[in-house]
Amino acid sequence: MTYENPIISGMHPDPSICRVGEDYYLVTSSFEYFPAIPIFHSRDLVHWRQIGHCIHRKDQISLRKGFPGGTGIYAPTIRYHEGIFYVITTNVTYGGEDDGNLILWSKDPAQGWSDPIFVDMPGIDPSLYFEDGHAYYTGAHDNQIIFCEIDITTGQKIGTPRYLWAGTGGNDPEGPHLYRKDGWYYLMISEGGTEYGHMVTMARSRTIDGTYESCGKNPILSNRSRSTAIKAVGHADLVQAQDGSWWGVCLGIRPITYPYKHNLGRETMLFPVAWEDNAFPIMATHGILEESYSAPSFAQDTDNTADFLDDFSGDALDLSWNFLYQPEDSLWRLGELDGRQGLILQGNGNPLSSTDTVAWLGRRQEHHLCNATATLYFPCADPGEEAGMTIYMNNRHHYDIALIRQNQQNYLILRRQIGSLASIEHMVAIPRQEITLRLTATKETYSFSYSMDGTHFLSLGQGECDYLTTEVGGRFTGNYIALYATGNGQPCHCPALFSQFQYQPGKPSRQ
Ligand code: 6LW
Repeated sequence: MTYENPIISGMHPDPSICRVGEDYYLVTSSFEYFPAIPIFHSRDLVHWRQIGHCIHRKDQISLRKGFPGGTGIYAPTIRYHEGIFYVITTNVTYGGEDDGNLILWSKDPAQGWSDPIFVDMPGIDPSLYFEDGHAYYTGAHDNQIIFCEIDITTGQKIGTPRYLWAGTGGNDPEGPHLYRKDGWYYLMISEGGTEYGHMVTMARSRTIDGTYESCGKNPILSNRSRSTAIKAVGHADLVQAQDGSWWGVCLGIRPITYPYKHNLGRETMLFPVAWEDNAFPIMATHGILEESYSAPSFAQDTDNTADFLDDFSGDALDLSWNFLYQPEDSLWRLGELDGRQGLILQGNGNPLSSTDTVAWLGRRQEHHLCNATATLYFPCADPGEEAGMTIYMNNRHHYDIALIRQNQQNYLILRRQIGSLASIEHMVAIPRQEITLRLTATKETYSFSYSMDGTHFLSLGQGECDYLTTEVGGRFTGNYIALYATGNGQPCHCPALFSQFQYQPGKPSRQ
């Protein structure tokens, strides 16, 4: 059996992995989105199912508003030690509330996580290494890898921090993890930045605090200057499987155009690792990550369909949904409106271009080719009221199909915002309060259509994918498909009810 990369598609960067018996757990970065730090479970390394989030209560931590794609939760590491799961991460707030490195712990990762234990160490990309009752922190600070023993229960330093390694000369030495094998401490890091020059390098030492000597074959993993479909591979973590084999996870991107641009963010990849005794490991295909590999011998032939249908009839949201920042309770609920059941968004005055809290609920675009459909009931009556669906890179880069109220009429609009340019490209009068909206994505275009009966769709217009890419308007995040409501400057009196949300990969419909 073979598998295809990515193993977790859509924006899931900086993966970290651990094994407990025959169960694998994986976490990724989540930036300004809430709940934060999605956690996945797998029995075979190839098929992953989200089981929760490590930051799932609004009072666990505050996420800084105002810097989309650049603040919030960066690069978590997950480790299991003596019956407890530990996740260490950084809340990047640029000096705001709850800034810095913190540990969350859980005895059952699907059931809930602790309040944060702030760690008295600087830097980003923190990692933990446990040995003989001691816990060690490594992180990226001041263009080097910083290291110190810490008290895992309080986050306090034990002893004096020291620098272990500055890498091989690439920019941004970061994403460190320590492993012990055959009497060596192996320090794996990433260099070159998280873009097309990204690479994984390694050094080793006989003692944990150094001296670390660089592997002669560095970088041990990189797709820079290669004609591979997956680019920018880096920020890796390793795990030894129950059969003794070694595997790595890392982030990578899948460009859609030339010159390269990508719209799904950085995704999680899996690769085999050959690790002989006393030698540095050989990663993927002699250090190059391919799209497809033979799966682990214990892989299961599970049909992992990514089709997703949500009628919002449950008590809680599906784990794949995210808010922008911690949501205000007044902005959303699951329930009934005028005899219809669904997700109710109650817009505040913040427009979609705001960096503040918006009535917004989204899930990642996980496939280059996909359809997303939702039915919207929006009996709006006041000027400025708006509700719809958006393909959203961030507040300055998004395309929206929405019902609005203008000149005492309801219109359906297609708005495109590309940086500081915002324009309503198409507008049709719609004498109705209920309509089905559809987004169809290819590698080239995002197309929008609508239907009065849920079956026959009429085209409203389209826009290029290029302008909703990391290279044009993004930073660390990838595109979301979101439902939203706003009063555009004043509270929206009219609630918007969304029902029958459907996401289907790989099947762009003919229109
Ligand atoms: C993360 C850094 C990186 O902290 O990007 O690719 C940053 N690696 O290690 C944000 O994801």
